[in-house]
Amino acid sequence: MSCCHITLAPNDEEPEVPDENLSSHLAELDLSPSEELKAQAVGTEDLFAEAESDPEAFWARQARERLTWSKDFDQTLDWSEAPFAKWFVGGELNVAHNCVDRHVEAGNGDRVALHFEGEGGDTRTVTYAQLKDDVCRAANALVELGVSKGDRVAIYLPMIPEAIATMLACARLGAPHSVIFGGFSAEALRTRINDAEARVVVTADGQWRRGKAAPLKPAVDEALAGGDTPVEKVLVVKRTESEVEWTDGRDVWWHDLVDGQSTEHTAEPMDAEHPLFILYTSGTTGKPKGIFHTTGGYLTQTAYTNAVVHDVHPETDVYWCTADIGWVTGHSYIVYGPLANGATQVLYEGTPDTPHQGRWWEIVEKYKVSILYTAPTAIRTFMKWGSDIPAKFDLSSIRVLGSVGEPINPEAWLWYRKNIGGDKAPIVDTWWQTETGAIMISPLPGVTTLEPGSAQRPIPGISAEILDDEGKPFTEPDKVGYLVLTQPWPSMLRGIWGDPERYKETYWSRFGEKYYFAGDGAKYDEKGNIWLLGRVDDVMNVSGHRLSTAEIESALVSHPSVAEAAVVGATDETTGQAVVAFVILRGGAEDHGDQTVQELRNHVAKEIGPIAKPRQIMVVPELPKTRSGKIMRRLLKDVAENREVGDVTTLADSSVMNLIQQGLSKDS
Ligand code: 6R9
Repeated sequence: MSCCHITLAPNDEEPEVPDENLSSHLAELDLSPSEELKAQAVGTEDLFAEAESDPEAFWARQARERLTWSKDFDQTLDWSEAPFAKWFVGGELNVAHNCVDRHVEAGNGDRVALHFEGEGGDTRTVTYAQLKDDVCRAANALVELGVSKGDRVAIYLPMIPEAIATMLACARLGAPHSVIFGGFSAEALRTRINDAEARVVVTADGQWRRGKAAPLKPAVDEALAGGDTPVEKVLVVKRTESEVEWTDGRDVWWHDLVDGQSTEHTAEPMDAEHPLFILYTSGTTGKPKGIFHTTGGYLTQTAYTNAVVHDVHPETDVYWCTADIGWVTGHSYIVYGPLANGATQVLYEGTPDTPHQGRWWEIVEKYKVSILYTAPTAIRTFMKWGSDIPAKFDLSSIRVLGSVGEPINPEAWLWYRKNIGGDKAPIVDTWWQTETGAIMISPLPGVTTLEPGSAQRPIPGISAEILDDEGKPFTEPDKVGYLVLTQPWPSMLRGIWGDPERYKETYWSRFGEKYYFAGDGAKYDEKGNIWLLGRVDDVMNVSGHRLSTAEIESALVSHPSVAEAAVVGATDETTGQAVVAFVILRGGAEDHGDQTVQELRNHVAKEIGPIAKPRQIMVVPELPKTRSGKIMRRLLKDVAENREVGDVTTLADSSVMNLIQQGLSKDS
């Protein structure tokens, strides 16, 4: 399987059974911060009080202390046109200047920015001075391709230093980028390029995946075929030396254009609210949403959270976030936050099991990684592979661990801490979203007594509540409700690209305009910790990647043999959730059993990307629907998870579920 932040191998082995009884084991653990962390951590208890007494003054201080402004702002927050926020009004800064130039100017040009590790073992060490030169060269090249402030640039690249240089070059020019995950298909690429009206695409011939060259440029060619495209130029990095088709006048090799550019480029200050990037994410309808973020607020909060939550000390730490840059985590916690802080980090191109299942731990040992930020789906896979694999490596450099993307179950949490964190590293379970831009709910390593499985409390500066069905906040433990955010925050999305109405409707209408509706279920425990319980809308979370049921359903019905489709996310031991589809074939279309199912699975992979490929497709005679025609996915989920089917009384035809189940038992 592959996902947006890491690619994992399918594996049928049974997970390791935790050797102790979980809850008694938990009770014995001391999960309060060590004295060492308390003394040295960046994030302190005082921040909570400071932020609470005057949140705007708190954020203004973070903005001024963490970033370099060309022009100071005169108003911290303008919320007069809520829910459209303006932060740091009147301020000007350049994001690329903040992420590279100023570190060089401060005398830290020789500090390593990136320890790049290619899948095949090729390495590159990029210092801040070199990164500044790379970014300037890329910026000059983009200018030569006709890019100017406000133009959009699509980026479809592997995890290589050029990807980071390109993102920062765009930021330098004020040309918002739209990074599209390298695992997405030509079709997904086309819709995203067209929605953002990108003028330039930056891609590579291919990327290394499990020892093989996986093509990238052919998908770009396919996405742009037909002529009706906003794209004028395609800039191509040579990574795998694969044969590629070439469109003269449109396609340009990176080494021909970028390498010879000047390393001088003056970064122009941008308004604090100038758009920095667009990133597409799944919503409840089939059409992906272009979430867009702006300059000052986004950089303030990513830098702040990377410092206080990951506890980054740029002079001494080696930080590694394993996300793909095509995911928001890669944007905020590989590119913008850590580079704004001047951190040294690892950038790894490949998969965790190439050439062997200890690859990550070998990298940790080699670079003495001290902070590791990854996703529960990866941790669960490593659990399956067995603790003897990390045990072969020296992981003693690790002092802080992080988790993001979905709830981390206590078993995985304990395994992570014990086998990767030497039984002592704190785990920060960080809840946030593409929309929030940066971490919102998380423990702080030097402050919080940890609670495995819970993201715990909003960080200083952030306020969250849990509401019941009527929109009333409550605090009683174990009651399930909806997570909302009650105050604007600097790195909040500024909208959905080209669709302000959808922004208001999706996030600010469910419980009125006072509350940002996150789409996640949540509850409190007796200690007041927040537990996130997964999506409440029609969005699935597969390996930490958001997929909409509607998007996959429309991919299925675009196949000539499918009349109707319903998709649900079923619990899956490794990927959190897995895609399970129910389809009705068209009259005349023959059911060739496995062959039909395979064809449909491949069709979804082609339309959306391998990540969306259903784990299972069941051909059914009918779908369960309410009288108003809404598919009752809840019932299908019962089937997909092998449970007794729940209440069917609101079905228009209550015999449908019997029909579906009879059909399925006949097949098996
Ligand atoms: C950063 C990122 C957002 C959705 C979010 C929630 C889930 C993320 C989580 C978590 C529980 C955590 N999620 N982190 N759930 N605990 N620590 O993942 O962004 O791809 O937009 O997904 O992921 O459901 O609403 P994005």
